[in-house]
Amino acid sequence: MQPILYSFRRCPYAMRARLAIAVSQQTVRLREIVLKHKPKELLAISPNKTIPVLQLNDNSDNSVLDESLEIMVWALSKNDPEQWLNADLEKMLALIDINDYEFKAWLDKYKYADRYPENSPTYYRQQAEDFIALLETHLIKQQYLFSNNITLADMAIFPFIRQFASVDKPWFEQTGYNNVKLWLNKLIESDIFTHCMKKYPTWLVSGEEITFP
Ligand SMILES: N[C@@H](CCC(=O)N[C@@H](CS)C(=O)NCC(=O)O)C(=O)O
Repeated sequence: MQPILYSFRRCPYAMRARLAIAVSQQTVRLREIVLKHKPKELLAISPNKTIPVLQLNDNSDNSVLDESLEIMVWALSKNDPEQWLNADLEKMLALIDINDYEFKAWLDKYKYADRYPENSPTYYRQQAEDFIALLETHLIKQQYLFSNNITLADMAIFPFIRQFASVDKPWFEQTGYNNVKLWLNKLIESDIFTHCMKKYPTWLVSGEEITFP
């Protein structure tokens, strides 16, 4: 049986999982969910209770992968036609770690600054900006974060930078992070991302599993 991917279109962690599944051409049955109404089938297999979750359903392997990065690495280990793993894995994971555990927290506060009135939105933006400046130093040297080709790090990180940019687009556009802006636009406009952002009916409502990609 094909693996089942529990996904949520707008979740950046689910985006990175879908991107890796798409590039590696691993066929999954996608169940689009709503975060507020997680299906019992998902809650039964995932103590983490976060999205995305991949249920392997293999004869020899019934594992459940409930971390987006695990799903990416699983897919790319099966097939990596565009060589997303062709860079220093340790360095890529270190940068992704900063994204997931430092930048993401500031991004959430910047996005939802009204929920964190102890500081101003500008303060939260400035904290998050450290990471944008770090990405700019990578992108001055080459087109993508670790080489002139897309790697795991680009695809794991850009869905979060897309969110950051869209909080205040005019502000982001007037910043000096020119290489980040170019990089982000290229990735947002890429065919693979467009495909991964297609809208699907919610599985709980429609009962419809989508064959993805
Ligand atoms: N470390 C997890 C984080 C995933 C995550 O936090 N996903 C969010 C959605 S974007 C979620 O499911 N939050 C739980 C909720 O909102 O109920 C991963 O990389 O997969």
